[in-house]
Amino acid sequence: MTTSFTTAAGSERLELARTLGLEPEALIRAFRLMQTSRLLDDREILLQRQKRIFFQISGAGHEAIQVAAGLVSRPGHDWFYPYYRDRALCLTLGMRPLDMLLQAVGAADDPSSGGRQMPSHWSDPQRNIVASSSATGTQFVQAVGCAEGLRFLYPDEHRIVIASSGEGATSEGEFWESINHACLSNAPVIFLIEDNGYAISVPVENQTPGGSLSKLLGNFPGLLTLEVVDGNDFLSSYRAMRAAAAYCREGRGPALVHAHCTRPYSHSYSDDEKFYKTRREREEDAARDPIVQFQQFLLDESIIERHEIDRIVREIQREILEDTNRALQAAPPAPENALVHLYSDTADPTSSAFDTPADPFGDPKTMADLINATLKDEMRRNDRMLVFGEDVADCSREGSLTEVKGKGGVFMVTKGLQTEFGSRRVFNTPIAEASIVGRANGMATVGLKPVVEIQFFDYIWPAMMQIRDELASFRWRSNGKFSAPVVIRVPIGGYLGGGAIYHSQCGEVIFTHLPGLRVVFPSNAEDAAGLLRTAIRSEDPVLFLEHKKLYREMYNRAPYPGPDFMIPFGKAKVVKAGTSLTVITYGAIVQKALLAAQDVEKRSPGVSIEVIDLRTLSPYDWEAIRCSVEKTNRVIVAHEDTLSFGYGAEIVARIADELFTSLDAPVKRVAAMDTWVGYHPQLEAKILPQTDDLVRTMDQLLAW
Ligand SMILES: Cc1ncc(C[n+]2csc(CCOP(=O)(O)OP(=O)(O)O)c2C)c(N)n1
Ligand SMILES: [Mg+2]
Repeated sequence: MTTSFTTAAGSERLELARTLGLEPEALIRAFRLMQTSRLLDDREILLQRQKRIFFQISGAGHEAIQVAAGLVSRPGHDWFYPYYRDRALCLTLGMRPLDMLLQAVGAADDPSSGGRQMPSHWSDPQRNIVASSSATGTQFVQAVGCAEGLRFLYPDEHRIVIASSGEGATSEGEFWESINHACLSNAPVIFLIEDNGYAISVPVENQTPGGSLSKLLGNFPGLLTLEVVDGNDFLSSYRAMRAAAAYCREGRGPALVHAHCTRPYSHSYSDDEKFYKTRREREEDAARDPIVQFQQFLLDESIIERHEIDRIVREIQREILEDTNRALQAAPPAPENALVHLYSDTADPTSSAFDTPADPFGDPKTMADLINATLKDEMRRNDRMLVFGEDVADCSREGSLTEVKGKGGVFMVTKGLQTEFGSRRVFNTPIAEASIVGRANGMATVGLKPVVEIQFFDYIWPAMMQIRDELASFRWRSNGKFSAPVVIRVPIGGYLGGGAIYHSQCGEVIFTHLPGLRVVFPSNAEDAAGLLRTAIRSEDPVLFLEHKKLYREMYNRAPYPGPDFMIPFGKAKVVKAGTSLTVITYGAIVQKALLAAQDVEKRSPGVSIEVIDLRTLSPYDWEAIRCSVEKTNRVIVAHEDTLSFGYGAEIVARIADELFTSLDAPVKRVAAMDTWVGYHPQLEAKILPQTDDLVRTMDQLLAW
């Protein structure tokens, strides 16, 4: 059921304000905040016209609902995932106009991003305003994770999370995933939808069936659904926001506030709404202006005199002008800092701090076993570490565990984790990959250590936006103020026979292309244990790729190397030394390269082939490659992923660039054909690189 809040009639408004605890002073403060927001937008628009800033998007028409949202929340206690129109919300939470102007000019001292993000991409760690991206809708799943994280860490503090967007962004899948999950987990999130009737030029009836989001959402179990019929009316906005905050704070579940507001200034400075909005529509919107309405109410009720309003406006204008002058004089970001804050400044996973010796004990175990053992030891060590994903728990219905053995992942790599650490720390998720990564992001932002599983690499794509546009760029775009050190474990690869196109693909190169993300791909049990521990203890987001075929091989087993064994990132392993030819590879091809080398060496006396296992793909060990190529002067780069535009192309290009004079032969690549993996084993065998392909290429190169 949706509850609608309508605007109180003239005579009842003062009474309503009193009932809401809004004394004249609070009302005047709200007015000041709304005015500051609008006048700042006006100033920025002027600056854009003068070409002194490079982008402008305004919060005009949304000020009433945003100030209301800010006033019912507790800055520094609650958390916020605002969107680009939320200037008035952020001012209410305590951001200063100067902070905003510094972002508009792109100054080095822009506290939100150091000149890296467009204006209106708010971020303020002190006030728990989480750095936003430009992607519409991605913030919601993160907000749900954040709320779950806050409840985990501070169960008695009744913190809430406010996540907002326009009505257009609610068409994104992530919005629905987040509503779904917030209801499942009773997460204390207010979904604040500021509905101005348009998403750039697309009207709401083309975006939302029936034209009303709150009507659609009225039946989600646990979701308090409130509609503010006039979100430009401060009092009804405040009333709805107060009710929503109370509901979430009491732990009753999530709330949706659907506020109808206006957008008097076109979508952004680059848009002209006259192209698609009639004059009448524009006039009607103008007549509903939230600031004009609120000012009239204050005057009608003698809460303020006209001359006081004029004084307030003059005061704000003077302050904004002063701040503008300061911002215009601020230094720009130093270009030489372009790479700063891509990764953690405090924990370097390539350093010797992450190079700890093995202390092996017990019988040799498979890679699956050692990953499982490492996860368990890390969970014992760090009670903030959580594991979740599809089917990763032993049994969602805990009570059944007395009768059933438990699943623990489709490859049983997380088996026993839920049983040992409980369902608060190890749990199944809905089939919603964007949410798995997005929620992990929100949890990591507040200090948890999520180690999540994507069930198959082939299904990682719904999470791509969360990985690329959110997780990998988080630290950089917030200029080091925010980070989310999430580990994403992903079974990958083929050679199992019958896995076909949706259970066999590689594709790691798509992720090694992302700045800010570490990509790891172990080939054996011991490396998997050491690298996974490094991934978990590092402070960067890590994509940890586990080859399914290697999970239970006999040849790559090892005794458990102990609870503190770590292998640094970016350190390759020479798995076989040689002087005639180098094979640079990783994952399942390591063993194939060894077999191929054996074959070639048997037939060619005097030939010895060096095989290098990169182990981590980003960063990768250039020194190891360089040393080897300078020694052997012949090189093959081999991988299971497809050939063209592949991982090998990068390595080969760098060898051609930096080691040209060391080469006695062309650089060769061995990789999958440029197609999908087929179901029939014969098809798969042809498509994926085989030992024979390596043998052939080795012979060819040695004969050069
Ligand atoms: C994922 C994604 N797709 C498209 C865009 C481009 N874009 C930016 S704002 C916007 C419209 C958003 O409309 P709405 O959510 O109603 O917010 P409003 O601007 O009306 O306040 C679009 C399509 C984007 N930023 N992100
Ligand atoms: Mg809109």
